[in-house]
Amino acid sequence: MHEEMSADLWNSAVRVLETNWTGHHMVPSRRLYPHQWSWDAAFIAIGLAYANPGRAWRDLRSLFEAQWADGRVPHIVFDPATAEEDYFPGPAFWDVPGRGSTGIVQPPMHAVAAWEVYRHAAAHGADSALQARIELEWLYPRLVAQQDYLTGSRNLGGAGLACIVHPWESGLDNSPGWDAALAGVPADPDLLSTYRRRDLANADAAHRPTDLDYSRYVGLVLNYRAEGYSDEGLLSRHTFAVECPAFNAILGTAELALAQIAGELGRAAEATTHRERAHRITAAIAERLWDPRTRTFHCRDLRTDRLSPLHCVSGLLPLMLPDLAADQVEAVLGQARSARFGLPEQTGLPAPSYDRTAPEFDTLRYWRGPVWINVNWLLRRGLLVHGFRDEAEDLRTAMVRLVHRNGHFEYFHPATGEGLGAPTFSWTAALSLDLLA
Ligand code: 9YW
Repeated sequence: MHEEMSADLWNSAVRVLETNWTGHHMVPSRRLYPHQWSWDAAFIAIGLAYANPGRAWRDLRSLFEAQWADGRVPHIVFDPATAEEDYFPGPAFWDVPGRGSTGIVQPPMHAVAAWEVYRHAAAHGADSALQARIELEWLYPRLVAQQDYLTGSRNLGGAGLACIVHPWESGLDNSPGWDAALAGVPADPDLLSTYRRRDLANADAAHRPTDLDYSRYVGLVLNYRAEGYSDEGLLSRHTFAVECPAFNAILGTAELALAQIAGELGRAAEATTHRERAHRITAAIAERLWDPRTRTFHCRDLRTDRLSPLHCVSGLLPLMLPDLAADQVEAVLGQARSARFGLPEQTGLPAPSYDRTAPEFDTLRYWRGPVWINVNWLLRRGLLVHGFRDEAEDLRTAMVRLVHRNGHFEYFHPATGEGLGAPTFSWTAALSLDLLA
């Protein structure tokens, strides 16, 4: 990598993270997303580990201060200084007692993030190492409670995987992986006329989920909200319940990070338990989300007990799990290299969010085609876990080149690489720091 290019990219990434810091937490982007998002905070911490570990801890702390008593970590923590009209759906719509957050979750990337910040802390000096130890001690039981919620209350399928009850919980909002399951969710067009989509004031409608999607998203929240976001008997009274391979691959990876954290904190027996849990999650993913005909991982709709037939980038992410069987590893790698996802050796670009060869592939619409840095970062991690060093390095180079040429955008056009969505997006900047380090 060109030294000048690396320095440019490093400096611009640091500037983005400076701009998006509120003094208390990081926003994903100033205009489009004016609150704190859960899995964003984790990706952001991974980058801040190099530039400003104090802020990484502060950001994770402010997220976990909003953790619910049942262990769930909300997908958005609302900034009380931001007006209700600045984001839809805002705190009044979610109507959570205390109003500080939403009632749904996002993928549990935080244990991985905490471990990353911790293990880089000593490079910033003795005070930083000391602070890291204190923060890790504070976070550990909270991270465990987060996992317990997801594998307990959210084990709606009974096999030990976490079930998502809203597409927003996946972080891959309008992924085609949800299309079949969403078709069973009633869409009430009148519902939307009572609300105003703020996202359309700040972004191009052709990039965003459609109004039909939004009316279903809103209806699902209203249904979950009606019983105070209780998970008790949810499967029988909720119209969306899906096991996602990416969410669950992150869940398993989190157990492995917790094993490392527990080991560091001198809790050897707990470390063993976390490793066993990771093993069980891997086995459940391999059994329930693998389709032997397509030889890849898909989302399971718990309401119909069917796998989605579509190929989404989420299906590649179980590669992050070290215990994945060799034939499944090979098959996933085959998918990643194929015309569907074309690793950089074919296209020069990181993997798109959806199958390039599918009729629904959409170069602009959010999670239905564009390239996202966070999922490619996870895919690279999977390649490294299984020792595919050349592919991992090609993917790293492709990500760095893409962001350097186009800027720290939210997502990128999967054919031209043009930057799309928010132009100064925190996780793109933060993960660029990690990719350069
Ligand atoms: C929305 C903040 C969030 C991400 C999600 C992404 C998007 C919110 O932005 O959702 O209003 O569309 O899909 O993964 O956490 O960056």
